Amino acid sequence: MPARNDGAAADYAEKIPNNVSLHEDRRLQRALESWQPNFLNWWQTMGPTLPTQDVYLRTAINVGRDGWAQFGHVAMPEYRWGIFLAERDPGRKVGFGEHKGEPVWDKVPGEYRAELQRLIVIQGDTEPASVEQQRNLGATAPSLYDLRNLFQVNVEEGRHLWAMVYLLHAYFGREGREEAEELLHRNSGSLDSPRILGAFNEETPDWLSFFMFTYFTDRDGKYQLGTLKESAFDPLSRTCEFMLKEEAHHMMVGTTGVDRVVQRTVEVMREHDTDDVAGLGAMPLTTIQKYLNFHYSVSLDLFGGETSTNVANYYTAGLKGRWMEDRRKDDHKLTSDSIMVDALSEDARTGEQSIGQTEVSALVGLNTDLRREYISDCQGGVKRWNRILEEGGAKQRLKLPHIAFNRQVGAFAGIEATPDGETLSADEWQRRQGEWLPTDVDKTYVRSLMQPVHQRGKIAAWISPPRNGINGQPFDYDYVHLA
Ligand code: BYC
Repeated sequence: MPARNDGAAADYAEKIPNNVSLHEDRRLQRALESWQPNFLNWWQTMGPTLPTQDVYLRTAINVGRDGWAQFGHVAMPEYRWGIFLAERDPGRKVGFGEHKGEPVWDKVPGEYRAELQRLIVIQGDTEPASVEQQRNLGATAPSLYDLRNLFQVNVEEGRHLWAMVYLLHAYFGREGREEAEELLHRNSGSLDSPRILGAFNEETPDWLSFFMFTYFTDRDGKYQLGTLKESAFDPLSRTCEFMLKEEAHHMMVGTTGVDRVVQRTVEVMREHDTDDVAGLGAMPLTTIQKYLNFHYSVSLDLFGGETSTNVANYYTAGLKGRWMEDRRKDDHKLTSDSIMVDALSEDARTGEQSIGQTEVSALVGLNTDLRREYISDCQGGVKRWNRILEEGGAKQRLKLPHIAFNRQVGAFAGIEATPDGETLSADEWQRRQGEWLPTDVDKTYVRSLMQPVHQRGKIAAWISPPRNGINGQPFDYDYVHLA
């Protein structure tokens, strides 16, 4: 019999598909099996509302090189949410912080238990939150292709919740199990028990928001998972590595979703020789820019403060690394390095505040380091959308607003600034914010375009069809069978 590749073979036939040898740990298996009905109950009550018979979905089945997923029509409540960790590297060493060079950990060290649990809970909390935020979008999908992509994102966020719950159950005892329950009890936007991070309590009421969310907010997920993948706690690292595979599709949905909206807008602008496409069934560029401003700024908040002792401690302890840690050309300890971070400075004489930078120790500036990686990635989207505008003959361009614009967390939480970075008084902000953020009028117009197109091969007028279908299937494939 060939040697079993540690961790790589999946028990797909099990009640909870997994490659963590769940059957060898009856206690853990029972604990997860008792959480499973609560998860399913949450999915039924807080998950997608549009009734379907089945959906053409990708299901993770393995982690090896021979393909990790299979595609097929699945009734969503029967989706096989499984637990998959990337293959183990038996020689893996801690890559940064004070334990750099030591073997990675298979168990949670007592002294880091609270911090690790907190990171896993925060990560876990975002996953079901996004499903809750998107639950009503099926009713207004612009095509069956888009509907299928929405559900794909939703089931995979559900699986990412499973991934975090597995870690909580397997490594954090009773407290971990209690936290796993709480992940199903907090709800996006709830007044009594909201989701932990701000952006996950916002609404995703229309498809322009959905594409902006999957572009900007899912991209925060990519970067946070990228840093947790570096973790010295090996099960967390391997879990995040596997989640990142699924995350790539979510990025694609956002990037090409906005592409297609911009494409359609520029076509309508050209057809009618006007910039004013409101009333012509397309999304005005000014509205697209406002949605971009909103989703980008709330996503910047997700990186925490510009300076943070939490993040310094996480790094030093080896819990959370930097984006592409092994490509950084420094000592991976950072104890004597510094970084310039964005900050407010106050004129000693006049007391006037202005936006500037200040030098801090590299360790406390790590949230800024990650946010900057994220920002330069976001520029890539804007560049491609502007190329579409240019090729379509439009003179307008989209842009990312200034880092101080519309911030609720960090150095700029206490001030107001325009998208160009000029500071404003609170009164002026109140008066002018509708120039930069979606107003009720903008939202009402966007919603008026949200008429469902659930016929095979058809698409709504405000968005272009995609270039490619899913898994080699054509656009007019029967991606979803409605109930
Ligand atoms: N809203 O010291 P600071 C994803 C709190 S998305 C509300 O700067 P730290 C996904 C903070 O907790 C990725 N509160 O924070 C995407 C702290 O509270 P305490 C999710 C906030 O710890 C789409 C205080 O403010 N994963 O996967 O350095 C769909 C001071 O802040 C917020 C992670 O985030 C906020 N936005 O950094 C589906 C990774 N920000 O301790 C999924 C895990 C901060 O004073 N989390 N606060 O009570 C972390 O790494 C860090 O906790 C954070 C914050 C980056 C979030």
